[in-house]
Amino acid sequence: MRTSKLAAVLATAIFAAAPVAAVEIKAADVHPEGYPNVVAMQNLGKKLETQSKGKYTLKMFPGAVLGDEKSMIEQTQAGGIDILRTSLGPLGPVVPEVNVFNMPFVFRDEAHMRKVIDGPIGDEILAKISASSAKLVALGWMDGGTRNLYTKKPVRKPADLAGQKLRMMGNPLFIDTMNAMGGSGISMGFGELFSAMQTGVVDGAENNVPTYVTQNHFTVAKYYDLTGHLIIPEIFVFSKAKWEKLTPEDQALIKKLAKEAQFEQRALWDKRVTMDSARLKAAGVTIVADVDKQAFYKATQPVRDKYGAQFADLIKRINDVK
Ligand code: BDP
Repeated sequence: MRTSKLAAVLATAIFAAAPVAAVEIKAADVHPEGYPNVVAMQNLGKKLETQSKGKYTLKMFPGAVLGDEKSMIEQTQAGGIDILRTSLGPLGPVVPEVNVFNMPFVFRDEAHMRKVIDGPIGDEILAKISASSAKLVALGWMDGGTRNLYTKKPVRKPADLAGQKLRMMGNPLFIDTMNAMGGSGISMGFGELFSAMQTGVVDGAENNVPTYVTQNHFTVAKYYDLTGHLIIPEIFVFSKAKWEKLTPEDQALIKKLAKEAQFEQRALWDKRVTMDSARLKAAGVTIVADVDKQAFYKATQPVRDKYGAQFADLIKRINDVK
């Protein structure tokens, strides 16, 4: 065999044996390792790797290592992050259509919220995000439970919030909500909140049980006041620039796995809420259950009027979901 022919044969053999490098999907979340959303996304990645026969791997960047949520949304729009799990809260300023779910007391309870996101209205909002100029493809929902206030003294009615500064997510709608509830809303990144509460820059905040516990916020603000003012579903989105480079088959596979992730996260979420509620009890946190929710509902009517006017038909349809 002539040398050049031998070289060619060898090259072919080596080429055939060498595995094609997998495409790495970069995923991100503000929550740490072990949090339901993070676990569900990692499992989506594992399934994607198997079902694409190794074409894709998913690398998770948890715990806000890539920045706060606002910045991660921007990175996803720019294609620096491929898949992001985010609250709808900070997505509101980018895609105003999602604000319908960000309004105070828009859902009667969590069961109502789940029914809405699982049905045609949920699909419509996902489609609106994908069709908007935000350069994102909305893949599915995740559960964000119910957000309640946490404070250094008990809060039962709007007057109890007088003079108190409460951290809210970055969206003017939430500042209006807190101001209407009787306090003073301060917009601030999630990462700064613990020390802001410690030093008294803010007096408290609001979030669901798993976040309140995971971030150790309960060690500083020891009253968890069941206002239930926001039930905000969470979402996971893909960078449109990256999405458009995928084959239709791979897009369909990711969409299928996204649906599975939505329901897997929900089961993990329910377990986590039970576990973290027990932790709160054990830690001596006071759960303020005798909150005058009706008073907070009434106080926030102007917010629903201001932001809801453009969604009147949709809100009617949301109310009609039984
Ligand atoms: C948590 C959400 C997370 C938000 C955070 C916040 O899961 O996406 O970043 O609240 O309050 O419940 O900023």
